[in-house]
Amino acid sequence: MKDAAPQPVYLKDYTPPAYLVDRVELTFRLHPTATRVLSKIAFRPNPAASDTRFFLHGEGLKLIAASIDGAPVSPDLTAEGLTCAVPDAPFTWESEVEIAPEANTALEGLYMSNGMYCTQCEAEGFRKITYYPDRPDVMAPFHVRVESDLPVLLSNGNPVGAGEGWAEWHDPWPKPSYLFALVAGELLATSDTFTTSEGRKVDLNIWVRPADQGKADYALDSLVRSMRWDEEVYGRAYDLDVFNIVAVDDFNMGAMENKGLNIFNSRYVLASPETATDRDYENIERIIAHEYFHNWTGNRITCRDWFQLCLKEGLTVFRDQQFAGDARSHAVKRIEDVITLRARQFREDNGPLAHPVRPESFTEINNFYTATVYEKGAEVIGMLRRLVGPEGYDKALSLYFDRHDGQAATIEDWLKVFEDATGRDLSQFKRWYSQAGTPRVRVTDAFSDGTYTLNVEQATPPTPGQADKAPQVIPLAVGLIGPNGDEVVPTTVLEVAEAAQEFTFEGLGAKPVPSLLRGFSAPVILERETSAEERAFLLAHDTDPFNKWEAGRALAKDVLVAMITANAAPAPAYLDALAAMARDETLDPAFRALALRLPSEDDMAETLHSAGITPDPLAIHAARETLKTAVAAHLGPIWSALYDQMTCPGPYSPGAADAGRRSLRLAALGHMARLDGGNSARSHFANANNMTDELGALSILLEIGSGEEELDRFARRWVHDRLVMDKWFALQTSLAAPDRAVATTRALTDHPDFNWKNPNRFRAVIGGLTMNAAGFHDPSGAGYDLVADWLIRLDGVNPQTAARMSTAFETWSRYDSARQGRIRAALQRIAGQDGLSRDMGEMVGRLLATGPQGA
Ligand code: B3K
Ligand code: ZN
Repeated sequence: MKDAAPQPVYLKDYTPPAYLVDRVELTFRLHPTATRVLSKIAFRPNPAASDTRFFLHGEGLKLIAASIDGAPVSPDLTAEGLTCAVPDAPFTWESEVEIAPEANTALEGLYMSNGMYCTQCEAEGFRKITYYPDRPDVMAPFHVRVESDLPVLLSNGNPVGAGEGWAEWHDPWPKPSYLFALVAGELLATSDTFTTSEGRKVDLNIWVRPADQGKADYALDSLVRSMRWDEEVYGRAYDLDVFNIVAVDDFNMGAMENKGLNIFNSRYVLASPETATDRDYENIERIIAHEYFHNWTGNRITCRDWFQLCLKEGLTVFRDQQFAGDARSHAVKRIEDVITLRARQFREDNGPLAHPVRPESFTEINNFYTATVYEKGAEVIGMLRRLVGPEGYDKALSLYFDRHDGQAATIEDWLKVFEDATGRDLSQFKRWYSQAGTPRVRVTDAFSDGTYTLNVEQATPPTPGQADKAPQVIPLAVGLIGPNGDEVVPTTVLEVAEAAQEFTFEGLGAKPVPSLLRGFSAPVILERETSAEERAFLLAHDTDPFNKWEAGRALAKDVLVAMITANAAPAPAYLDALAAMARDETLDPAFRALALRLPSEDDMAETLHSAGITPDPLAIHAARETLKTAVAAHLGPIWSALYDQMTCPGPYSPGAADAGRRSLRLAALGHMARLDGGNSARSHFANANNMTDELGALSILLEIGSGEEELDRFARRWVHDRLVMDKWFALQTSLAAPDRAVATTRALTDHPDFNWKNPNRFRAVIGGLTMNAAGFHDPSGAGYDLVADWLIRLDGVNPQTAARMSTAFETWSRYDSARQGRIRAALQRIAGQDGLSRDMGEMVGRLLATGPQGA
């Protein structure tokens, strides 16, 4: 619980820190219930500050002693920190505080997980460790001494000394407190060395608990490839003698980029073919790269304040997407990224939680680590790169690193390097950072006398606190395809900057078919009336892989909408198009697997809602099931042929080629199992020798309402492996039939292994239900009530993870008034709790501010 009426902070109120820090020395005497933290901090007045008040953040600390230049002082303590009279000249502050890491269930600050000590300080967790100006624009070198009987004692930077029961670390690179880290535990390393382009030999270690030894090879390999890639593509070399990564079981998010000491959720480090799926391997590669890339985009150049979060996150996501595209397939990667963007960010942008990429106010910053800041933040950078071209982008980035290394920067600084490097005026482009909401781009066309005209209009709907929107700069990548299927105009980027604009193409022999928004060149919703024939034409002829996939997806949506709203039968033209695609051996298996996947239930709910139709989650679920069975029957022998063809000879490899084959093979199996009562999936499960196949077959069985026996076998086999058991829990809640999902979830919350204080397990069970659209939105409201009960319970223990899951309710405005009434009741029940956290208080406040209606 935090203060009673937490106040928002505003970007416009930023003021520079009153004091700067030249050096930090910390000593930790670790103890589960009484850790002592001694600090010695060299402060000096900031000449750029107008305020001279000395304030240090501190939360939940027991102050033992404090002194200034060696003379004891008695500071004034508040719930948020302390103030104290200080000299008007450089001075040394010393303090000793006591904290209880074992009692820290919020997993922020210094806490314990399975007997090991670890930290999580971003965004504002350092203030739970000691008194400090806990804001990112205060950067200092840190020297840390750790005292404990545990064998492995780690902190940021380079090791500078160790002995029986102690170790010292020195980080020469000035950093903000949110990048501080400490780990102590019984850990074993998987190690390698890397010599940088500057000739520095770096020791690389991935630390895991002894029982997990042998599962860090892929993470280590991903790290080496990330380090090499950042040198080759961005010219960025690593800058310390050691790079440590530690896997932790209890962690609120994916991972954390602490300088020289990344701390990871163990699910994004540990992998073996038997226990991790292809998707897990891909996530490990991506997140290892992401955290490593932060060393330059986030750590060497950090954020002036938390409103600038997208400066590091949007850019680092963009960089990890580039890396993954280079390591795997750009086309498949782009499609996967857009699926995620639409599922998470578009959904956020169209609901009560919509906010700009750079928010202008927040109450709890942890609530703003969102798809908008991360994924839309990355899209904005992708657009910039498209507008200035790859060379302009490289020039701007070099300037960014030269000019801002060692600084805490802003979005203004970021855009200025692009303006200076390329001469382009970005004042209108900057609206992407300040306007929330997804722009709608409406396109109509005309053809006469060899001239083809595209009329483009843009409008962005109102979002909370932003009624009117101005036009944004939208790079619209377009190609034109002639009636015979040949491309007559290759990809051209049209710059749409006005509310309405016209673009012409001369000298064409016949009216072309436009391929619009190629590569998904801007995060917008394209609105264009078009026929099924034109979609099928693009599906067959488009040279842009993204738009080829998009055409198939649009066809699928049309078919599903007709099935849901008009009880239509699955359109044969669509089924034929799928058959052609499934058989097309010129297409990458991974691409085919994606193209054969139907839009999700949540995506269909959003699609119907945007078309002015109130979605019925049960009807959507039923239509999707009917369509899957129709696809299974229509393509019949194609599936078994694919199943036989897409085997992977040789030992398991998590690389893109084999993963793509396995994914197409499982898509085939999923359809076969619908027609043979599950026999094919049962035997696939029995013969599986890797987790991708084992879990894939089990999911298929659950989806067709079978698999009880296999679930039991799976549990018996994996009961000792918590990460695999997370999958077992999640599968049941997310795939249960709509009428059984709530009961299944409730039963699993009584399971002896439902350790709800572990965020991974909580997300598997309760989060799994929220992802089961038809089950969660059960008309009785039982899904809402169960989730609300658990959010209330978790909020008292771990506000960050609880608040994040409240986003399950952000889609309330799509649904009928009865469901809206039930959602409102659930949210109001949460809002009415005594001692609600600042995190959850802000979230339910925003969710309730614009609705939902009462019943
Ligand atoms: N920077 C961290 C996220 C911190 C979240 C704090 N609630 C991981 C990342 O984005 O790389
Ligand atoms: Zn990040």
